[in-house]
Amino acid sequence: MKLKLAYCPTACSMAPYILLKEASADFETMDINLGKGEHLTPEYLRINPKGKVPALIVDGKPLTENLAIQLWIAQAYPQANLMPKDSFDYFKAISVMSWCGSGIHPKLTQQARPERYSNLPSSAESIKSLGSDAMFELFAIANEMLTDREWFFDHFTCADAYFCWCFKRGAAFGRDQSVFEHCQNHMTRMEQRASVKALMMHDEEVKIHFSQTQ
Ligand SMILES: N[C@@H](CCC(=O)N[C@@H](CS)C(=O)NCC(=O)O)C(=O)O
Repeated sequence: MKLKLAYCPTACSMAPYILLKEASADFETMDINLGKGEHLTPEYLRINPKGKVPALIVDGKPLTENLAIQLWIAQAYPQANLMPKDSFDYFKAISVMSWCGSGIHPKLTQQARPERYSNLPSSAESIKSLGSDAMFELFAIANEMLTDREWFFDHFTCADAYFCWCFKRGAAFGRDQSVFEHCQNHMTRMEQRASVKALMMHDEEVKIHFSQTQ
């Protein structure tokens, strides 16, 4: 099986990257520079007409949407145990993942791309600040979920990888997230995993490559 992950540094393609590493999958990345608009080229739009990363290309066939990609990885590599075994927890994990994608992620985009939310002059700061407040409300919920827990479920799952990206991306907007002690501890545990160490190395390498090809 040939796997290629459409990937951009700091973007949400980090989550499937972590999971592919957790699964010891043999894969390569197709590095897409969002800053240069490479997600909008005709070649990339043939892979994902929505013009987003991630996309996972499986034997030439593209799969899009983070939730679907992560569940595909979990199913393709059962030995990696990337979803809860208990059937109700399985659906609860999908619930957390879906919330990362449709609840938290839009609040991150609101801060990163305020111009997409209003074309009124001087509105950007207010849009970003509302996004940040909403993100904090969501992180407070996650903090509650992670109280006295190592992972969202009884072992590391896709939900941990997806939330880790959300919390990491949130931190990049500069507001002090240390109030979310359990999320912070979760992040520390994530950073100790070989998959996340490999991700951070790859992310840096791609950033350097992008800066050299500007
Ligand atoms: N619904 C998509 C959203 C993916 C998404 O928004 N990806 C961002 C990076 S984090 C992206 O490609 N943005 C490019 C753009 O919107 O121009 C998913 O869950 O995979």
